[in-house]
Amino acid sequence: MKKFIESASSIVLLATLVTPLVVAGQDVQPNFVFLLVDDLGWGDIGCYGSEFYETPHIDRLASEGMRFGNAYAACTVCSPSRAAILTGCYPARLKLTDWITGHQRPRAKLSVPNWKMKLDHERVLLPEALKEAGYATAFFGKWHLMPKGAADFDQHYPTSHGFDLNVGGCEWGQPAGPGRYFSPFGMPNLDDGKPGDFLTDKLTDAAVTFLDSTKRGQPFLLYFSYYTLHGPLMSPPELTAKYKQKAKRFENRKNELLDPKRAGMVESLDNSVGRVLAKLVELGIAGDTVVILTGDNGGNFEETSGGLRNFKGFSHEGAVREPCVVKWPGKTTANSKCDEVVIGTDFYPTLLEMAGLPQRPDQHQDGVSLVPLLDGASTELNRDAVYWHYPHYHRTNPYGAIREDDWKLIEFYETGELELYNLRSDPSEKSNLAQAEPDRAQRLLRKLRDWRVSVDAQMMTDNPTHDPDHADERIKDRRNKY
Ligand SMILES: [Ca+2]
Repeated sequence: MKKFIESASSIVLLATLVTPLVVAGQDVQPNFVFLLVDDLGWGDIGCYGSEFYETPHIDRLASEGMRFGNAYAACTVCSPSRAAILTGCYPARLKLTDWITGHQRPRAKLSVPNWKMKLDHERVLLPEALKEAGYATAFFGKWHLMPKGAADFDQHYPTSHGFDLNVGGCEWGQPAGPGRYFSPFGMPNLDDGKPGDFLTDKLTDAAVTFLDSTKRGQPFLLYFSYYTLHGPLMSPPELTAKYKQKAKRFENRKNELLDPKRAGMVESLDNSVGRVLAKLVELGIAGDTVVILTGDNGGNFEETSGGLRNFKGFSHEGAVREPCVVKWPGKTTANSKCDEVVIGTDFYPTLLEMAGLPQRPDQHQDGVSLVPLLDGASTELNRDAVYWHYPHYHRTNPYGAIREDDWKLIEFYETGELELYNLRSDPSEKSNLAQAEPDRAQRLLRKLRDWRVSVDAQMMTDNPTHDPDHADERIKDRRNKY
């Protein structure tokens, strides 16, 4: 990061030379590299405790920046969590509350509300706000925010939502081409490469090419949304072989998932991060570039949750607590850790503030800038709770949740059943205190319900075709949604 510009004359001089970079009286506007990993478990990264998986580049990034201990995804599944990052709004407020296209249980006790399968164009998304301010914006990887089958389907690619460039982004929630993670990818907006090419490497090639093409003097947002670690589990053969061998002699002290293919996927992710970071150094812009790495929801196995309870699609911590690493050169203290509760909606206002741009509270309605945490001005945010609303069936039954300080209350919509946990003393959510602390449970429940009203959350309704004997039957939800 360049030094603060102190004198008026130097502001004028520098503004003349590199106008787009400088907001008067502010630091140089940083570039942003936002690395969003799919289905990233709390236990998947070395610096978050994994002993089986190897992530030296991500660990080094963390050692140079700040590591969050209570960072959350805004939803237990993909699309809503991604929408929350891009809009700064809770999925409940967006009415985009399930993965696209979700599924239905026509005989379940409750009916799912008529939720949205797209982002509203009326909203100014994070990339649009940065683009308005002169940033170059590029998207790589998994998008999963398009209304399958709807008439306006093709108006919802990343390039219709603020990105100048889109490589690989489409309606897919996972690699769906003939070779899946291997060429031929059969993926819209990505060339097929040559036999043996691996998707993570291929997308990294494109991201590095984009970095090479960036112009000095114009800041950029590189939004790399990895398809990995979503299934199907596929890994470069040499990495699979490496972890097959490692698993044979591994003392599995933390009950990790010793799947050689998943471990290979994690290493290829880490190699990708390493290549992007090395390119920033090579181009001489590492000191002007903020790097953020986090995930969209938990891993797909309980053994990837690092001791937290459950995993993707559930209502407990393993589903939504995410690794989150932020390196803001010249601002974050190296190897620092922050345990304040943060959530996906916070990135939008954070990046605006880092860029010296005004906050847009009419847009990122549920986000709080993390800048005071990152630059060391404070250890606390001015916010008293975070919330989840999932009016859908998945591995979990439909639920809502609130976390206030160390306490988390979960309300299950079918039965009204409550679960109350103290996450400081009981991070694995083993001991439900709802009966032991009824006053606290009721107070948090009122607060959760008030919040739902405040964001106009769509609620479930009694299902007239409920059949207890067939309540778990599933069909894919292919309805068009507007
Ligand atoms: Ca996901």
